Amino acid sequence: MTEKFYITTAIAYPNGKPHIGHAYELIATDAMARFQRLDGKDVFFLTGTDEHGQKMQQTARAEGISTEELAERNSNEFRAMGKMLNASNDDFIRTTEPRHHAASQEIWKRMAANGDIYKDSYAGWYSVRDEAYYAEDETQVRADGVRYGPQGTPVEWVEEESYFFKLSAYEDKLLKLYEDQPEFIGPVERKNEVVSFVKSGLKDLSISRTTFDWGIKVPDDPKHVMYVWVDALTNYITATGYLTDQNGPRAKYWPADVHIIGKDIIRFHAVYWPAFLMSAGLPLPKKVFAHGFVLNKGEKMSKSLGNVVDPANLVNHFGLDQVRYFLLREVSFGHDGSYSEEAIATRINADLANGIGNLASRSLSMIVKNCDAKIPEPGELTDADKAMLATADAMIATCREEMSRLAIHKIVATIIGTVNEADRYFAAQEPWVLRKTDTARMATVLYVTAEVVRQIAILFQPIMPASSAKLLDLVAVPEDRRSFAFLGEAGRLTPGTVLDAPTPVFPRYVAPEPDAKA
Ligand code: ME8
Repeated sequence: MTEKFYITTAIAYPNGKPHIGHAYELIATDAMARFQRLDGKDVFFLTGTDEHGQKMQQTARAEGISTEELAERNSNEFRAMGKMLNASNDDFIRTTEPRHHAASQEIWKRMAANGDIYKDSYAGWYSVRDEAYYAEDETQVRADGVRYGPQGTPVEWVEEESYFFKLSAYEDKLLKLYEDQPEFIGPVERKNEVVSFVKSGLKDLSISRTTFDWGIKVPDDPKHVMYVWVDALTNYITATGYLTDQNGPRAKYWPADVHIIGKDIIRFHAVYWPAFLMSAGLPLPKKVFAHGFVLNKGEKMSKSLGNVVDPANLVNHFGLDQVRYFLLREVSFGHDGSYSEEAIATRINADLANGIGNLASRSLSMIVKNCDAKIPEPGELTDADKAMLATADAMIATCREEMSRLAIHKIVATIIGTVNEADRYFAAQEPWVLRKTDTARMATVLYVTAEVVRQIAILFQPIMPASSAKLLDLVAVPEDRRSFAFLGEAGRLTPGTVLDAPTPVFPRYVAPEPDAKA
């Protein structure tokens, strides 16, 4: 039976248009989903929008439109961003959908049936921007007289009747989980943060609100709507149908293999979510992994700094696969990273145009000109040829290993390492000299180089899907021989295969003239 693999992004608040941080998360998760699909797994990849909560209602009011309208408009923007980024998600969930209301009420009922929900009243600090409750000692009053929470967002005093979840009862169970499953939280910095938060003592969590109504109604008490994070986290299970139809076609995907999220929401995913699931008697996800923040030239994006970049502008300017490549190569997955136009341009030219693009076009155009436009028959392999092929053949094992740790930047580095080695091999073998002195030897060098290009292109598919497909077209690899099963000896190029003259896949980036830009 094919191994299943279920991967999710966080679901974004559609209170505004998507920004580069959202694009980054979707691109990285898409690359992981594509990797596992190409590696033969039965993948379910989910993304979507988190449409309830006070922030949505307040934003809609400020814009003078209904909350439904705001949610619909911006949810469509997120969906469109997914298309623009070539995201391969299998579903797009909106938390306002009936299927999600049903699943959220079901999980609530199960937690209640387990005796973990009680009614009381809440009095404490709340950040609408984070949709989070904070203890007083997590907040501070700054010089401007405003009280802020730990993420630097303003908090307000909330006092109302509320249902509570007995989170305090899960302290030991959670600590045991982190110990028994050391890989449950990644990277290790986030794990340490979560463990010390839980060790410092957990208070019961307010899980319903009565002072506004934009949310999912609490079963049997419609005056209350669920705290937005209770419903938001449940999206991951809604989409599988596991809670409502155990025999449905997607129920088999639960539990998730990994939730990919940003570092600011690790507490919700690594503390609240497993506690809710334990309470409801449901299996836990295998892993929660928090990526870092993408900064604009080292600065946090904010509307007040005016440096919020629309991902569509970046893609229109540099090209989609170029942006995908840059973000996955430049940012160490799990840590913060920075981008600037200069850094993107440098990577495009060094790694793509001068790197794989140049290697493919030089070697393949030599084949077209000197070998009758057919993949040549290799002669006996020298040690240099064997070493080159061994490097290419070894990539998949390294990439799988890195993927098991979600070190996607290291996968990209491994592939680029092979590109660089192939460049050195090609330069050292001088096939353009062999063309006059030893055409049989030239044929072998060109065969080896084209074979390395084939493997590089196969492995680059999760990172740059469209450009890799073009590279694979150039070496005439049939569509059904592009999965990882064909890496190494299993898929070696067949001599005699006819090639078309190569067209450039990665043009050099040339910055527009300053006045053309204005
Ligand atoms: O947190 N760089 O939604 P959201 C990288 N609805 N990632 C970033 C980022 C940046 N500059 N800014 C935000 C929410 N993100 C909740 C999630 S999940 C059940 C509910 C990431 O729209 C952020 O860390 O504020 C999160 O993973 C995702 O974008 C959505 O953020």
